[in-house]
Amino acid sequence: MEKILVIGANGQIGSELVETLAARHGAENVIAADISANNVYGAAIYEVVDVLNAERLNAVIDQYQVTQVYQLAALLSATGEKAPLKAWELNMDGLLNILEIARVRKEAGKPLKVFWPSSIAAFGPNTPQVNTPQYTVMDPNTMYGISKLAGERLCEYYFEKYGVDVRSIRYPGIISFKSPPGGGTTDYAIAIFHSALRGEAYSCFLEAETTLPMIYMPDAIRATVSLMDAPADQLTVRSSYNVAGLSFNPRELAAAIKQNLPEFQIHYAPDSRQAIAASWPQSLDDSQAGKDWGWKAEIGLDALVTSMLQNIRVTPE
Ligand code: AKB
Repeated sequence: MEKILVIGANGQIGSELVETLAARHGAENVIAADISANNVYGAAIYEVVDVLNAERLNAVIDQYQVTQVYQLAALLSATGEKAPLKAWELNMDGLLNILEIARVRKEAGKPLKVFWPSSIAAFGPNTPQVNTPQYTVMDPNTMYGISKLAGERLCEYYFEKYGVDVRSIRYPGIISFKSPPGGGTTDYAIAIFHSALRGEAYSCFLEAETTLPMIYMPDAIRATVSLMDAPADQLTVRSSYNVAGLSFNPRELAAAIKQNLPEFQIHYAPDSRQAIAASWPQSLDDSQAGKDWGWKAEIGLDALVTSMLQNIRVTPE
């Protein structure tokens, strides 16, 4: 039986992953952990854990005899540019703490399977932008992206050198309605729905034609658990898998929203996040994930927009 620890459980992915894992494995087998004492999403088991505190992390893993860890605590791209050293510390040391614990536990015969999220931010301005290959030039120029690329190398290193069963996905921008937008460059595609449902025009911080790879949360969660369920010997990538959902730009997203809410208006006021978005891929080749563990996206733009408009709880600006 698996005992699963989700670190960063109050974040965008964590909040939905805990629910899915609890439905699959039983709520008593899923430990939600976050740095805040506030059990925001009402997880059955909740622990306050700072991923930078290795001792506390180890104690919680021991206490529950954890067999799988999802390390999701991170600063995203836009927030990371405001606090680059903090982004490096949290994103790198958090991962290293987990990998080290997994290494030691493996040596002690108590293996820990690890999931860690990478991102399209690990690519950079010299990466081919269309149908970006699994293996290609990677020259990220944000602290977040640099930490993701370094993290990917660490994942592969711990797998090759110590046999740690670590698995990772390069997430595109994830669109979801449960948690508020959290400091990412792709988060315009969440904020836009909040404005639309408040009946307000949306001022977009990216240019109209800035196409980015995105994925709707149910697809992102399905990808995550499929990768974690896959037999270890089928996995050929231990850095991080390209996973595609769909690609669109702000103009196309606004048009799809307008089909449902004809009054909706968008205008464009690009800021520093435009340069970040311009350095990222527009679409991804995820055929390796398809071959190795059967990945295939299911949710397209119309279904995404309809679902977001139905489910989003409007937040005050
Ligand atoms: C961000 O925009 O920073 C994230 C990401 C693409 O990793 N959503």
